[in-house]
Amino acid sequence: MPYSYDDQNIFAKILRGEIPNKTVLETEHSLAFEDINPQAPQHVLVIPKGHYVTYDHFAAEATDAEIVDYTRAIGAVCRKLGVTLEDGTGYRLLTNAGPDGHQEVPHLHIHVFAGGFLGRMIK
Ligand code: DGP
Repeated sequence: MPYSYDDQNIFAKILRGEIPNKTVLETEHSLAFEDINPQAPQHVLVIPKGHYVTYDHFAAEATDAEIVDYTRAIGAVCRKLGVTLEDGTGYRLLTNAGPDGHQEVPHLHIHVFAGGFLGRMIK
């Protein structure tokens, strides 16, 4: 890969089972778990199991199978949380990348915020 991936980052440790997590959903290529510092009543992180730092890395280099799995896993999390339009509620997805995006953990993660009116909050 043309970028470096720090396999000591906290989500790599979660994927290896070295740190516990509250799993919401697991698929072949993706893991979703509760954020340790929730910024909304429901706050879940969805990560690919592959070693991608940002969304653009993932979009460029992941296999089609990984992309389909990850995309569907995020939707499945929303349904599992009961926050879809059909549930009469809703959610917000967000990913931070790099220093300007204030990315704290260098492993791609998409935040799922839900559980109440989110207003203009971005994170
Ligand atoms: P970001 O700023 O987008 O990189 O968000 C990183 C998120 O990761 C932040 O909302 C808190 C969460 N987080 C950090 N360490 C842990 C951890 O050990 N376990 C869990 N579940 N979440 C963590």
